Amino acid sequence: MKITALAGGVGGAKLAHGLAQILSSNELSIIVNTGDDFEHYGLTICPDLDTVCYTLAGLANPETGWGRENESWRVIENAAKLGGPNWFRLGDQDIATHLERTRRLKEGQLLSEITNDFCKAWGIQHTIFPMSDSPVRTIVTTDEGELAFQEYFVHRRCEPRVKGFRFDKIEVAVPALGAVEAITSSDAIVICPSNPWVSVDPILKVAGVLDAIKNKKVVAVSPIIGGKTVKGPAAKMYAELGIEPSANAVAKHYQNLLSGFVLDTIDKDLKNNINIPTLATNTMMNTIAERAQVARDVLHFIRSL
Ligand code: FO1
Repeated sequence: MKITALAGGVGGAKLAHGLAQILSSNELSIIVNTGDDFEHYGLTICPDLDTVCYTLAGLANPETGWGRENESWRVIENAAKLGGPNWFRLGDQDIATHLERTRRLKEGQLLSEITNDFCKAWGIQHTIFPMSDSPVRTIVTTDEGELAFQEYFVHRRCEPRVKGFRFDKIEVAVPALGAVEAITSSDAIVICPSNPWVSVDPILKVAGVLDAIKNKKVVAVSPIIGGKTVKGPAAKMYAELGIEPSANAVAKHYQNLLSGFVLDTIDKDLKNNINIPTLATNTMMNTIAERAQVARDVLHFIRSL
């Protein structure tokens, strides 16, 4: 069965990793959000893309989920001693990724080709696409005005009250070369457990993506478990947007797209409120084996639809 997975950061990367343990490189492609990319120290940082790549390569930091394992912080600490910003923790090994990516982007190479080459260098067999080769930037509208996503999320720790999001330059963004073809040739689309409003919506808003997935089987996995997000301060964001933080709200958000929905066993009672086929399973994915198990459950569920 051929699958295209749509993924944001840490939660999305875990399920993508699970799927990659089961499906061959011909059977799985992953399209990743680039709305939370930004420029920092003159470097182009692609947090979600790197999180997915490092996770599939087995290089991710197991504590944070983002960045590299066995990381050192000499560059950022020395930059901070000189007065540079250190609110966004760039590790020494991670910086190498940003340096080389930025060098190649400045030469005019596409983010998708650079990512493809990096994946090969890291021994990743599956194709990982950035959602677009042109920059899209998630902007958070807050009570303090507009803030770039990482400024709001990491620097300000989601403190300003959020009113909404916009995705700058999404109207002119074309999908990365091969991404729509991956969707078209897939039997089903898996929306990984990433934030629907900030991490998945930008992917769906890139021209051609929604049209390509419309007639496919689409299954989403809830990133909200027991009313809480597994990671990060997103619960506050949901409350301010007037969204009840529940698997229900996620199912409702995607309702016109979905053929099926997956939520955690803890939320199994919510199944009755969701009017599409729904699977309840353990979706925490604390271990590598659990990631594969959730992927197996999702694939089995898709076959049953
Ligand atoms: N998240 C943080 O909360 N603090 C950081 O200092 C931080 C650094 C960082 C460096 C590289 C990278 O790829 C990701 C990093 N993240 C950090 C995660 C990231 O900002 C967010 O989790 C995602 O953008 C949301 O999906």
